[in-house]
Order: sequence, then C-alpha cells, then structure tokens
Amino acid sequence: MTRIETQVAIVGAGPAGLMLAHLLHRSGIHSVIVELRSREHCENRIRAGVLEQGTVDLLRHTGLAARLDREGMVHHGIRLAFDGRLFRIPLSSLAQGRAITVYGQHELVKDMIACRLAMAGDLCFECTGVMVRNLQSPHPSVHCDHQGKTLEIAADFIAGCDGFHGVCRPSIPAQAIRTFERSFPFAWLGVLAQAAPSSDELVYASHERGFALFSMRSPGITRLYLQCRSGEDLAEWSDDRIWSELLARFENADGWLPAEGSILQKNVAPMRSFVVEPMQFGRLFLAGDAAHIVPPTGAKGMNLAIADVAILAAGLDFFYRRNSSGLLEQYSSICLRRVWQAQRFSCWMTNLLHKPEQESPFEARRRLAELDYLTLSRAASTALAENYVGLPLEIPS
Ligand code: RFL
Ligand code: PHB
Repeated sequence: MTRIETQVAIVGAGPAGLMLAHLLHRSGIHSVIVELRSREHCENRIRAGVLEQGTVDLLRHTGLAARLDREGMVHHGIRLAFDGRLFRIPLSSLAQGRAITVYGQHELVKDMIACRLAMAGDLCFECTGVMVRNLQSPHPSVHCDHQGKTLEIAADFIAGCDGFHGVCRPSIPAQAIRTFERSFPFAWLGVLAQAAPSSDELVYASHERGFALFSMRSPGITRLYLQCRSGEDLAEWSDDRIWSELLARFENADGWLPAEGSILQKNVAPMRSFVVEPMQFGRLFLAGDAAHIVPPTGAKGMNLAIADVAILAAGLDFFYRRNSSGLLEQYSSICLRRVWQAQRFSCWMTNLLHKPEQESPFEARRRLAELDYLTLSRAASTALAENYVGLPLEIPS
C-alpha cells in the first residue's frame, strides 16, 4: 500500500474537481485528484455548452480562459421559436450587459487538465475501487487502486466531485441527509452534426411534436437536441429520422431552419431534478452533480458545479490561511440558495418548452400564452434573461 498525504483529496476530474484543484493551488493548498475514467474519456465526453457570465469571469480571473477567449462564442441573445414566430430575447440589453459564452465542457476540461499537469499537480486517472473513509474524523481518507498499486490518500478534507453516479454521496449515512427529487416524463436525444451553425444564436423551439434545441460547438459543428420519451431506444433513431424530426419541429421558426450535415455522435440523456441537503457530512463536501442535478433546459448544471467549488475553495482558504472554519460551516447553505434558484429556473424553462405526452388542449393554450407573455412584457423577458446569464456569483474574500 502506498500512503500519500495531502490537504484536500478530490474525487472526480470533471469541471467541479478540476476547478477546485486549480483554485486551491492558487491559494497554496495541496490537493490530489482521483478519477475513475481515462484522460481521453474525460476529454471527449460531450456535455454542456453554455457558460454563464460569472463562470467566464472566474475562469478569466484565475488564468484558465486563454483558449476560451480565442474560441468561445459570446452570445448576446437567444431565440424562442413557437407558433410560427422566432422571437429574440436580447439577453445583454436586459441583463446589464451580461452575456453567455458557448464553449464545450470537454474543451474546458481539456484546458483544466493541461493546466493541472503543467503545474505538476497530482491527478490520477483510471483509479478503481474508490472508497472514502473516516468522514467524521479530522483525518478522512480516500482509498483506491491505481496502476497496480493500492493507494491510501490521507487528507484533512475530501471533496466529492464525482458526479451523480459517484461513490461519495452514497457513503453518507442515509439518516444524515435529505434528498429532493423529481423525474420528468421525457428525455433529450442529443446530436453532434458536421454542419456550420445556420443561426448565430441558440434557438429553443416549442412545437406540438415536442421541444427541440439548436446550439453549436464551433464554426463547423452544430449541436442539436430533441425531446424524446425517457428510455428511448437510439436504435429506432436513424440519421434520416433525426433530421426529419428536427426540421419538422423548427418549421415553426418563421422560415429559419438548421443546416443539415452528417451526424457525428448521438445519445439520450435523462431529465431529472435532484438535490441533497446538506451538501456536507463531517469532512466530506459534495460539489456539482454529486450534490444536485438540474434538467438541462436552463443550461445551469456545469455553472452550478463551478459556483459550488468557488465557495468551497474560499472556505478552505479561510480555514488554512485565517484559521477560521466559519465559511466552511456555511458552505452548504450558501450553495443551496443558488442551487434552488437554478432548480426553479430550470424546471420553469422545461415546463414552458416541453410538451407532456398527455397535454390537454387547455394546458397547450396556457403554455402558449406563457410564451407569448415573454414577447409582451419586458419584465417577463428580463426575468428569463437575468436567470439565463446567471445570478451574480459572490465569492467571500
Ligand atoms: P461530472 O462532469 O459528472 O464529473 C464527475 C467526474 O467524476 C468521475 N467519477 C469518479 N471518479 C472517481 N471515483 C468514482 N467512483 C467516480 N465516479 C465518477 C467521473 O468519471 C467524472 O469525470 O460532474 P461535475 O464536475 O459536477 O460537472 C457537472 C456537469 O458535468 C453537468 O452539470 C453538466 O454537463 C450539465 N449540463 C449543462 N450544464 C451547463 O452549465 N450548461 C449547459 O449547457 C449544459 N448542458 C448538461 C447539458 C448536461 C447534459 N446531460 C448530459 C444531461 C446538456 C446535457 C445533454
Ligand atoms: C448545449 O449546447 O449543449 C446546450 C445549450 C443549451 C442548453 C443545454 C445544452 O440549455
């Protein structure tokens, strides 16, 4: 057995774990990351695309935005397609100049891994049998197998950044936490296509055949999503069927259509809402998807993961540099306030745009009126804009 000592053991090298390690490094706090999957797997997992203004500001401020600033696409508005109309929400003019940036999560993960390795930070890929122990003692530890060796990582704190299916949250005794969840009766079929984006902004479409979303990853790659049944079988979705369904759902967009191209990748992602309270047990702190999941319609999940670890890193900085555990004690309550706002907004966007399988004619008209209200009321579109670009992220210092 090899014993390693560190201040913070981080489980998971997704956006939460990698960003936390980076922030701690800047504060002179040592950490070790253990990750289940290979570097290649982490760097090629296609997931989020929309970064809030506060996320971009933090990445820039901490030296992680060189490529993001070159390749990220800054968007000042989004479009809503419904009832034959294509209505623009001018995000920046409604939300004090704030904008969103479209940049693939996997590109950000590549940038963060490269930065971590350049700083000679410990980052162990392909760790198996990961376990966390002694969470309520001042000496918790992480155990795993790595490159044929058994590792014991002795730490002051553990950060559970291992996503929704990780091992950290299930290691907390059930009576110490409360979970809140809701599943949605539909899923998203996601498609990556070799096609130049035919709109310079995202298009969210509400159609009687169901929801569709047009997004992008680069000047040559379009990202699209279709509402489908939960547990949908991908084998039933040929490329031709996907394109004809997409074109049918965007037919509502005042003549605009996505450009077609060859499909490079497709997958089905479930839609769920989940929150664990508190986000801490003893010396284990949960962050990102390990603690909460939001349906992707509001584009909030990765942004929340980054916001959590910004607070956690500040709390650990207070602990080591000012000998104060006050901020760590407030970690969960500070994060949960933002999490529930994101949950509220993401559920609202989901219900606004998706068509439930059994929607009554009354519900369909009510939903249309809700969309129409965004076009009638500056207050309504401002509420959407300020939530979409992200509520202010205040990091105690
Ligand atoms: P991750 O990214 O899941 O990373 C967790 C890491 O932990 C590893 N792991 C383990 N490591 C060690 N031991 C174990 N036992 C482990 N078990 C797991 C995993 O391999 C992985 O490397 O969680 P993190 O860091 O909290 O980041 C969260 C985000 O990935 C997620 O919230 C977003 O992708 C959500 N999301 C979006 N968020 C946005 O902010 N903007 C978007 O535009 C956006 N679009 C989306 C999305 C999620 C989607 N899906 C997949 C539902 C679009 C979609 C379709
Ligand atoms: C994406 O580009 O992957 C994306 C964009 C907006 C969303 C969700 C995902 O709401």
